[in-house]
Amino acid sequence: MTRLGVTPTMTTRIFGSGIRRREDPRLMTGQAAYTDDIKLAGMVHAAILRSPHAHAKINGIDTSAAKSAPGVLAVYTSADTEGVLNPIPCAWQPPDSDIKAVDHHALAVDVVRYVGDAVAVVVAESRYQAEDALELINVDYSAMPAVVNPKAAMDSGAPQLHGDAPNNQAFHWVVAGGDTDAAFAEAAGSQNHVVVTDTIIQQRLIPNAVEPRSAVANWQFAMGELTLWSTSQNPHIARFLCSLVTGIGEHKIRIIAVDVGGGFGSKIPMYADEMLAAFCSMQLRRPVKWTATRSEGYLATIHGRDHVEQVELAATKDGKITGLRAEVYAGMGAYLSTAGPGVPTILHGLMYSGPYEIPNVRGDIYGVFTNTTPVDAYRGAGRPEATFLLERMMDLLAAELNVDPVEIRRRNLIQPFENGHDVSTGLTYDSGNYQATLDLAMQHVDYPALRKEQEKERSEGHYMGIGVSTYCEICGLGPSQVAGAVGFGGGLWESATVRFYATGKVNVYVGISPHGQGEETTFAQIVSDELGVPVDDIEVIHGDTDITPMGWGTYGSRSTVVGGGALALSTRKIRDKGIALAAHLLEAAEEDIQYEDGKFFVRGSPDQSKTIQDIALMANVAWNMPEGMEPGLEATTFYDPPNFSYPFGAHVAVVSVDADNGHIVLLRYVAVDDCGPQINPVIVEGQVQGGVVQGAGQALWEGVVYDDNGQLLTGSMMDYAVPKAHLLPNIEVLSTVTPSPHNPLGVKGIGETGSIASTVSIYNAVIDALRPLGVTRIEMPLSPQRVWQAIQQAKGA
Ligand code: MCN
Repeated sequence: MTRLGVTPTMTTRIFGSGIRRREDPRLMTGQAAYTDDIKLAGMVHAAILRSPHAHAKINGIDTSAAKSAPGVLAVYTSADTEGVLNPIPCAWQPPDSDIKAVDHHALAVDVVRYVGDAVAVVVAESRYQAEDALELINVDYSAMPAVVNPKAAMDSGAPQLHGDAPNNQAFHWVVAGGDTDAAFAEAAGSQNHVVVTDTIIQQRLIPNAVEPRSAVANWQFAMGELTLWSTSQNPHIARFLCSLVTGIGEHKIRIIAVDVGGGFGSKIPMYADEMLAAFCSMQLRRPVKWTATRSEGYLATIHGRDHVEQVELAATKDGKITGLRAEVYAGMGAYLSTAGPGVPTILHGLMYSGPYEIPNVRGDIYGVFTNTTPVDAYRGAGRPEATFLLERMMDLLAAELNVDPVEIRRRNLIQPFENGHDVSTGLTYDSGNYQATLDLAMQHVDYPALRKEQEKERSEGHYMGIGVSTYCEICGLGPSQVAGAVGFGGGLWESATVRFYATGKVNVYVGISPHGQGEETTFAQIVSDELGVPVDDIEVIHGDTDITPMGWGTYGSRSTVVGGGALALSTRKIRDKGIALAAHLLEAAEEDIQYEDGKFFVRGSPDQSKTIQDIALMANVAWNMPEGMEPGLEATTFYDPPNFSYPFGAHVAVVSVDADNGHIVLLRYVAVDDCGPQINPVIVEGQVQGGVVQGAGQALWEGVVYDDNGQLLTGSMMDYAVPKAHLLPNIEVLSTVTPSPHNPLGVKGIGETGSIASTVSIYNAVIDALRPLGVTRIEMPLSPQRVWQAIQQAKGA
């Protein structure tokens, strides 16, 4: 079932071949068009006044000076938007969680709740004029106490953000399987069991896409139509939400996501800013552009992670896990972002069994309002946190029992399975061979030799550490029925149209909306492989709701599984029609027509054949069609997968730590991942590497810092440390191939695995390095200062 190897062998088939990304030439030569490149006749510019307070009452806003500033066309506050714009909805409300979906107005009404909350918007002839006029708006605030830590926010006496959310509790959601209380009671009363505990802080992160958010809104009043160019990962969802907020019919809204320079989840939500651009355009009947600066984005674009977790793991003394219990306080920020509540619940709690047999699991997840930027999906979204939690506890268990960390994992990994495996959280994994990825990783790094090297280094007074994580994750989001059942306010199917022209060239229209992942290449490979058309004859079109069929977006590593599934099925419809038309043209029975590599021929008579291009021509001109067959060669499929996909793998990090100054060097990183058959191994490798680097960022460098008053201290790239290339080793990417039985291509997602597995393997490596010094935990990011302090504390203890 599982094929092992260091990147799969290149094939002569285009599926599986590492052809170069077709989108790169335009991205690298400046030919790409981003939202901020859009220029329309008569276009004006919006700038948004943001609250400097984390929590304050607005006593009054004086806009008179700003209104008369040069070039200013209008200044709007909530007095203008109230009753015109509806609150921005939270579109993922987990069931049975007593969720408090508090109103989130595009412009703050009476109270501001985080530094960056939008208070007023200025529209002027130029961006400079709009920005200058912001300074002339006088807001009379009465500052109020703020709270930024999600656990502290639930303490009695904490400042309250919303009248209708007592104790700042946004929701309480429970995942439970087996009988966890009984498992822990048994462990407590038995000599043959151990319990390990930890408090884990998943620090808050800022997504850093290359392109900041931007919007251009054009209200065509005569038609009652709104066109919104927007840096969106999911233009069709944006259309849906825009309709709810503005009240314009969905059929009168066109969302266009031109080239989008990355998102990592941060361009999923509908934001106040985009809706304000639409509002201003409707008021002024002129096109309006708004583009965030980097530091504005740090305040007003969603953040990720932000958990405080208390975790217990029970196991027998021979290392078999019997139960896992977690209490999680997940910061939601000041309002519930579009998908925010789904992240620490469905995408996190349901993964508490990971790749292991854990019979008894319970997680109590509290979503908490704090006076901070709203939190939503950031690469991995919930699954890096779940993997961290499990893999940290595995290492603590190994240390407690004095068993090798790899061995402890082996004792608990789920055995290989090809078609469905139920875990205690209620999920059914599709297929997996977890041992195989761990074996390959161990073999590749020569684990016994690595441990020997570590011993030698230690004997010479050097602190080298080896960290391992084995993971599996839930992605390829569908099916829609499950989406509905878990409170997701939409579907999770995809659609794709394949359109052949008479000349044999092909346009592919897809609902997904890639923004860096490379589907213009891999989707062309799917079509080329299925239909034998050269890849250069295929163009993949996405990102415009007026042109492309419905799609639910590019996130949750779902585009290839679900969008690719729809596309594969469309190509197969084309092939079937081709067979019927070829049979007619070749005067043979359909059963006698064989199809291979773009050719239809009569079985046993290969010279009697038609190419797919011949068929495309004949179908399009329709001179000689079989009775009842429609003209044209085009197919659309709406595809809803029967299950999620569950990629998996094993990652190994090797670090050295300088105990004198706390400085960490990441010496080596090995990623073994299994995403099923790879359409393009070079793209897959790039995805893994990018994800690993982001995960390394969380372990070693990145972290949002708010002061106690809710001021963002890491408000620019000078203060927020994204990973830099020279700090990273070559990332060695290997893979195994275990097909998923649950989608037409057998593929699994790969876009997030790197960020899911890497943070904790690096963290585990650092703790492993410092074990001789007695260090057992350090808060992330593992800055030299923190590492040094932890060493001093351990020495003093
Ligand atoms: N692929 C493949 N074979 C497979 C699986 C995937 O060749 N078996 C290819 C795909 O066809 C695609 C790429 O790998 O070209 C990633 O595919 P997939 O795993 O389906 O993920 P999505 O396209 O749905 O992308 C979403 C995922 C997420 S959730 C985040 S966050 C993320 C990521 O992708 N954000 C990114 N990768 C990113 N890459 C870039 N450059 N920019 C981002 O913002």
